[in-house]
This record gives sequence, C-alpha cells and structure tokens, in this order.
Amino acid sequence: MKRRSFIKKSALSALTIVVGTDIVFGELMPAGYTPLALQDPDPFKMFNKDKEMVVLNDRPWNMEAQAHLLDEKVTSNKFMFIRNNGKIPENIDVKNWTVTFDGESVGQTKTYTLEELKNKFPHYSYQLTLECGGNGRSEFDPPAKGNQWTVGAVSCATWTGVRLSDVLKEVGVKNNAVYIGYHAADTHLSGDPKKEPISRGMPMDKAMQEETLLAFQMNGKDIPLAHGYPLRLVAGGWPASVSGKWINRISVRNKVHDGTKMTGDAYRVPCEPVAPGEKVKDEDMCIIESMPVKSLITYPKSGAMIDQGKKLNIRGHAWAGELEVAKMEYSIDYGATWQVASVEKPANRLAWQHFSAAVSFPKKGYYEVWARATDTKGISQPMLLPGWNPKGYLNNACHRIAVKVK
Ligand SMILES: Nc1nc2c(c(=O)[nH]1)N[C@H]1C(S)=C(S)[C@@H](COP(=O)(O)O)O[C@H]1N2
Ligand SMILES: [Mo]
Repeated sequence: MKRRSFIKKSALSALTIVVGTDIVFGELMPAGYTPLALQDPDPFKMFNKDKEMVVLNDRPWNMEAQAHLLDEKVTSNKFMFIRNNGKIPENIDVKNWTVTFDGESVGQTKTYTLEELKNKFPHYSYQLTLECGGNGRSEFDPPAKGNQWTVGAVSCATWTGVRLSDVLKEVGVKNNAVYIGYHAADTHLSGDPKKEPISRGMPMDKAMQEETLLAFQMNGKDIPLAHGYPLRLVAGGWPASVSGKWINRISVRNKVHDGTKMTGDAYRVPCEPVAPGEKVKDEDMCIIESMPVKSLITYPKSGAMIDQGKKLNIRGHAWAGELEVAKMEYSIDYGATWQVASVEKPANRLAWQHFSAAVSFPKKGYYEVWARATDTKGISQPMLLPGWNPKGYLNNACHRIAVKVK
C-alpha cells in the first residue's frame, strides 16, 4: 500500500499563523498541499487595508478608497489606494538594498546602500498628495481601458526621506541632463525578467525640487511593502506614476526618459482638446505633468440624512498639483449657484488642503452637494467631465454627494 505523506509539524504551525486560527485536522493535510486560505489570499489582511476598500484587480493588485474613507487629514495605510503595474517584489533584503545612479548625464555612476543614503544626507518630511493619473477614469465615455478608478486613487501621507536633489548634487549632473528615469524591483506579470512593469521619471527641475524625496518612511514608519518598501520616489502634485516604488536605480538622462509607460497613450494626453473617441497622432500627445485642481467631500458619506432646519457640516480635501487651492465652493442646486466654503493653507507645498462648510437646505427632499475648487491661477474644476482622452486620465470633475432632508 502506498503511504500518504502528511504535512510536517513545523510547517503546520507556520500555516496556523498565516491562517490566523487553529487548523483542525491540520495534521491530516497532505504534504505539499496549499490550503485554499493561502491560494486565495485576503488582500485586506495581506496589505493591512480597511474592509471598505474596493479591489479593482488582483493581477496586479489594485485597490481604491471610497470618498468617506479619506476623511483623515493625513492618509493612513489602511485607506491608501494601491496601484501596481507588476508583481510586488518578494523577500526584500533590506540590509543589502542598493540604489545606483547612472545614465548618459550622470557625473559619476555611483551605488549607495540604504544605510549610506540615510547616514549621508539630511532627512526631510512632507505631506505629499499622490493621485493616480487615471483617478476618475470610470466616468469617461467612450470608456477607457484600464482600472476603473472612481474617486479613491488619491492619498496624502507624510513621507520622510532624503532629497533627491542632495543625492544628485553628490553624484553630479552634466549640463545636458534633461530627465531622470527610475527603475524598480517589481517584476513584469509575464515573468519575463527583461521587461519592466513601469519605468517613468521626471524632468530635472521637478527632480531638483526640495519636496521631491527618496523616501524610506511613510507616516513615521517603514513604508508598507505595497507602497514601495524599502525605498520609493515621491514627487507630490504629479501623477503618482512618477513616484516609483521599490527603487533600485535612477538614471540621469540626456533626453526625455523612454522607459516603460513613458510613451504612446501611457500617462499622455492630447496636447490640444479632441472630440471624444477621436484618434490622436503620437506627436500630438503630451506627457502629464502637474495634476489639475480637484477636491473630494470626505464627510458625510454620500446618502446622508439630515433633519429639516439643521445645517449639514461638510468637509474634505482639495489639491491643485504644483499650485495651491485659492478658493473652495459648494452648490446644492446642480451648479446654478455657488457658496463659499472655508479652505485651510496646506501643511507644506504639495500637500492637500482641508475645507469645510455648514450647508443649509431650503426644504425637505433630495439634494446633491457639489464641491468645486479653484487654483491660484483662477482655474476651477469642471462641473461634469473634462476633455476626453484615449486612456481616461485627469478626470477632475466636481465631486458630488447625495443628501436627504427629512
Ligand atoms: N515600481 C513601481 N512604482 C510605481 C508603480 C508600479 O507599478 N511599480 N505604480 C505607479 C502608479 S501608476 C501609481 S498611481 C503609484 C501608486 O502608489 P501607491 O500604490 O503607493 O498608492 O505608484 C507608482 N509607482
Ligand atoms: Mo497611476
């Protein structure tokens, strides 16, 4: 008779920890068998996310918040959206993590360990707004391919690290430097080691801004794995795709970086407005830089009820890419008239700003509260959709919540 082999005791106790409870009959589990609990991992547990986060894709992992989950002034990990283009790196050896500076326009090619970076350069902390270029994509018509983000692919956490500019000054940058391009440790879904899931970058002047960090902490702790542990670029106010996670190489380029997702329709929009669905020539596409003015009502949750005669206190955040938000307004009549809301100064440049208002309603019934931010150049959010583009980027339409007065 063929003997069945069973799982080893040590392996069983490790499994128990992962599953989070006793595995009854665990000693009868065949050796080499993967319990279903591990075959289908719980992303909320795995990434330490709130149960109300919404999973848009599991290959790669993409997850967004709902507006009311983003009510905190500084976003905690539990509510931070995840946008991955490839597979999250595994078995990170933080002691031996290095980042190499190279490229046509680097003064000298140089490699730093994480410890060297931390010890050599001063540390800075900033609250930085990171919004995926595709946030709001789900509303475009004709629809755009890609994750159907609604409103929740935005965050503003506190990031701590060294200034990219300090490191670039030490390695040296030639006069003909135009762009930096990042390379990272995540792997392509195809498994092909030669393919990078994403390798984007930024022009030198953005790279040299004092708020552009090579960060090793988020909200005062090690960066969570899904958000780029142990080292990520953070460039607030620009599409978050510029903020490379799991960074291990930065190239100083003598031309616009041409890595994966720098060309074609990726993170590029028509330089001039086009009709919805129109084909756009490659040379008429421009790389997205500063993100447009936008806001989000984070309290109350859409569907709120209030008694007649009472005021409804609303609040939320507003941001404007490289600019500041100068004015915040709300409307309860579908944009026919607008009332001013109060808006705070940002904690630092490129941090989102908090707004609030006490809203009165004339009588019982159904209302919508629409919020609209205006930046320091006088540009306001569009009430409904902004210009269409092939990949559905930059939807900064006014956020809206439903309210019933009873
Ligand atoms: N290495 C690497 N960096 C990356 C990505 C990625 O897939 N791999 N995704 C980018 C995109 S498109 C976005 S919107 C942000 C998302 O950051 P988050 O997952 O920490 O919220 O990371 C950017 N940095
Ligand atoms: Mo993104």
